[in-house]
Amino acid sequence: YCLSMFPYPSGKLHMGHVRNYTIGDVRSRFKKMQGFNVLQPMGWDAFGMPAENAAIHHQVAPSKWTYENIAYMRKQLQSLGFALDWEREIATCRPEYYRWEQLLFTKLFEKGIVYKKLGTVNWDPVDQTVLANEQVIDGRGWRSGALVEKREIPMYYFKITDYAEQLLADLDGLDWPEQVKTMQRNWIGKSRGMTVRFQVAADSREGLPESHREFVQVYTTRPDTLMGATYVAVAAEHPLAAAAAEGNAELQNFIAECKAGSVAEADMATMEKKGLPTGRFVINPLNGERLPVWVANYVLWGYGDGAVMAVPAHDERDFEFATKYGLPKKQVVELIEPQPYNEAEWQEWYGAKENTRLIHSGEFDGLDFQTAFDAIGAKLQQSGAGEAKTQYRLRDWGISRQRYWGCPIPIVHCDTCGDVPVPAEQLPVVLPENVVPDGMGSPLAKMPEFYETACPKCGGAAKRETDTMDTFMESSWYFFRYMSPAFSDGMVKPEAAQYWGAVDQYIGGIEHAILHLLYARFFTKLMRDEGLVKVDEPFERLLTQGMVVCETYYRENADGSKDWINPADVDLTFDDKGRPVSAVLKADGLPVVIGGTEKMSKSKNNGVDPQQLIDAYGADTARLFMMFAAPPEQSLE
Ligand code: ANZ
Ligand code: ZN
Repeated sequence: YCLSMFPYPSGKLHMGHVRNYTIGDVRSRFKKMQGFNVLQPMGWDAFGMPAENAAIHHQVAPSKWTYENIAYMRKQLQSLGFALDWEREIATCRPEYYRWEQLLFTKLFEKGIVYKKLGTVNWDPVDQTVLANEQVIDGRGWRSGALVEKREIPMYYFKITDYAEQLLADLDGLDWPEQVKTMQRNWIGKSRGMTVRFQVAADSREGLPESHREFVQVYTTRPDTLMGATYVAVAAEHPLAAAAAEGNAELQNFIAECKAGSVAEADMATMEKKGLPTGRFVINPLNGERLPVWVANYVLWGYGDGAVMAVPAHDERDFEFATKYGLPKKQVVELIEPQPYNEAEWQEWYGAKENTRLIHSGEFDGLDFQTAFDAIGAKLQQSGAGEAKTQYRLRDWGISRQRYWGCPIPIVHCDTCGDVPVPAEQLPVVLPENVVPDGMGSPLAKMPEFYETACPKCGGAAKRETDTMDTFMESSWYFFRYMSPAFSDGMVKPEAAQYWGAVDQYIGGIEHAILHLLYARFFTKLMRDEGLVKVDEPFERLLTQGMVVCETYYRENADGSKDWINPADVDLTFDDKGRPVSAVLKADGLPVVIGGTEKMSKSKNNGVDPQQLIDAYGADTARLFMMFAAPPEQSLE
């Protein structure tokens, strides 16, 4: 089973596709010539935002746009002469496909693996949609460029965190590029640490809810540095922050400002640290010291306990914060070869955990990291002030999208029965296809003929969920669907699943190293636990082909947005060393900006149309060039 990542039907093939599918085809032919029965299928990752954007732009239904693109791109693929099994072609926007995804969803909803909760999400005010953290770049929406806001909305989540340990452990057995495995490990982000409870000082409890009256609980990977804590910092969403903000306008404003910011972790790490004191105090459980509690923007509400014990002498973020606000720094770890405390150079070794010993820590002085970790841990445990805890950075996967062109979430909201999954015999919940969205929120929410329904439980009037699923859902199991694409009794026919097992060789872009591959691995485990497949992992071997890159050109509009211009429409002038110095648009002879070499993409309009190559030189030449011009893993200009 040799599989290349299926394309999004964006309009026409680009060079990245040609490269991806040529590599897969070479591999398939090789295996075929060795006598194997080779499966090499093709299909379409057919739901997604571009279809909606095109729909708004051209006033044509996303379905029509999508099906026309599929027809055109299929012809292109066929003209390239790939040995694809077209009898197995699938398009994920077809009800015959997504009905099985809906069925799995309802089963997992009943099992509690899919659940609903209010989620703080990145809200793109222009695209009117929720963005995943990695779709937020420098605080802006990856597609629209709009400043992202935070919002609380009810969402459906997949409990991928239940599978964190398996997803981590099973990486070891995969024949994948080490780099991709490392990226997955970091994304899962296992950390071993402790929960530590700081008692709230008696004079600091006013207005605190019962649940947070006694203690501020923190998660730390460095309990050995507890004696060096000089303040405690809580997230803006923490109940202590809310209580302290009563009658404190400055703090209220600051909390509101924090809540509006991005929730992306990368941004958290790099943004300017800001905070305010709450006027409340807590007690260090180890030495009884009274520590001030601050609200700080670098503390995430969604990680650990939304609060940290701050150790400025040994943690970089705390150091920066303490320096800015004049908070004390107390060194409690030193290198065995002692070095004078030098604030300017502290980072080089103050976070160190090897060849170190504790100082200024009373009975724990002299201990190395692990011994101190265990000794302080034992002491905290004894007094009930803490316990060991393993924590993952991975969060549950929010799959709700407030968009039209996606798989409907098969839930009915009934005033009496609550959220009721649509029974199997009523599936699929079919997405109405001939709809032209206007760009303002989801059209489904404005279509009573879609959302008005009867409750499957009590028969009373009820409302269908109008959110659709993240399109990563469809690409999380398509490789199983290819095994029995017309099977009318479930996701995959058991005999076919048995015969093919897992994909032997998967080929695709490094840009999918984290999310797509992680979700596909997760889905495989979900399907295995549902008894649908026998394998633990979907892709035994992985080849991540390098990107196909090309120069970019653009003109900037008055509002700062950019119009990207295709290289084919540009005339260049070169200096005497052959480097491009200026570029003009062929059509009007006026200058355009040279934007640098980037991955060929629709959004940068820097694709070179493979059709030109095919028309001029033939498919074999195009394919040979793609294989010869750079090794498969490296980028190709
Ligand atoms: C005290 C300390 C001292 C820490 C020190 C580090 C170094 P990982 O390894 O990524 O899990 N932390 C805990 N909860 C947090 C939150 N909600 N928002 C921001 N930071 C948080 O990181 C664990 C460390 O991140 C914890 O260990 C805590 O700071 C911080 F020399 O505690 B540490
Ligand atoms: Zn009901």
